[in-house]
Amino acid sequence: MSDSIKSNPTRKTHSLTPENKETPISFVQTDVTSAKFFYLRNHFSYPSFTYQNHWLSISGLVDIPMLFSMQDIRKLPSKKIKVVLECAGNKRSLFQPKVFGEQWEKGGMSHGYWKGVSLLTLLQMTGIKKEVKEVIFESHDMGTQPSTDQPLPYSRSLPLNKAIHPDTILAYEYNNEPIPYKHGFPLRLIVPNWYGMASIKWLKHIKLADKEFGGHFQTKDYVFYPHVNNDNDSFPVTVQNVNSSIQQPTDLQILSTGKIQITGIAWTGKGYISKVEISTDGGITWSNALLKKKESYGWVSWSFEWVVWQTGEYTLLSKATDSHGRVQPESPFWNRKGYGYNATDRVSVKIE
Ligand SMILES: Nc1nc2c(c(=O)[nH]1)N[C@H]1C(S)=C(S)[C@@H](COP(=O)(O)O)O[C@H]1N2
Ligand SMILES: [Mo]
Repeated sequence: MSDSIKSNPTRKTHSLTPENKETPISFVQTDVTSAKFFYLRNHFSYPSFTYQNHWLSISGLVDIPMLFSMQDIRKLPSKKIKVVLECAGNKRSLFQPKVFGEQWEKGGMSHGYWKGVSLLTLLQMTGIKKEVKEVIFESHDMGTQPSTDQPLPYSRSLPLNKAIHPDTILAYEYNNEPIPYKHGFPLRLIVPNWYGMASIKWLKHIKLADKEFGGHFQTKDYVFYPHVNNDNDSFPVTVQNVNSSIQQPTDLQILSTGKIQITGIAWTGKGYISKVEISTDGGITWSNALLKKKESYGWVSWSFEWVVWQTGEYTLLSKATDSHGRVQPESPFWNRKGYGYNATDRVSVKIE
């Protein structure tokens, strides 16, 4: 195909205001997701604020409340980490029975390099009082939710131990460029291993507290509700489940006999991916896929060469295991808000 008529993938739109679009996950060929394909997950319309004088404040149970300019932050020691950001609602559309909410397919996730300063570095400057249990983050975007009548900013907390992990960073670059506006310019929190809701964009204010934060996005949303009609047995959404996705072939694709490359990605919120197994017979037999390289906070690409001479319909499955021995289940853990889908990935193909 001539380059001048090359076609490019696009993000799939779920809503425009707020803007929610997913990464064309089957067609991103690079390991790192370019900003133009990065999924967009917003609860509200985009905030408007002047970033020329953007300040980050840190207050609450600290020794010295402080204000940081972007210049202050950029002068501090930085680190760059490769992270898979995955929305807790990724693959929600696959739940049976169906659940309400953005019907994410497999592209509610992206992968790339975030650069910034450890939150710990700033907290060492302000001091952390010994009663502190949680660190609360507040952003510039705001709006109302069913349970709130006043507009409230998007706000969440982290337990102190996660907040002071050296890889919990305040990022100002994505893939060596300033963070794009829609992804949280000029400053966003990046919380590796946790679902995306924790990685707060357009960060404005940080507060240290001795109590559990009760905000909407902490105690109502981003909670697993296992039952249809009551809130019993609920627990918060935090660490990513072990997971994998088949990128190629795509579901219901028609293929010819011969050698077929099955390719995909696998990721986990605990340790690293130790194994990805593929089944081409609907889960009766499994073989190991070839992993590209070991990744901790990133996704690992994998491939499997399938040789098939018999025409017919086949169900292809992928199943990842992580270094903590967590394995993708055959069926997902159904919950009312549709979070954390991680059943073995499944694609049907027809060989002609
Ligand atoms: N301020 C703010 N931060 C936010 C959100 C938001 O709506 N507002 N959405 C969260 C959710 S649910 C996800 S999955 C990620 C999405 O980040 P992205 O839009 O850069 O892909 O941002 C998180 N941080
Ligand atoms: Mo999300």
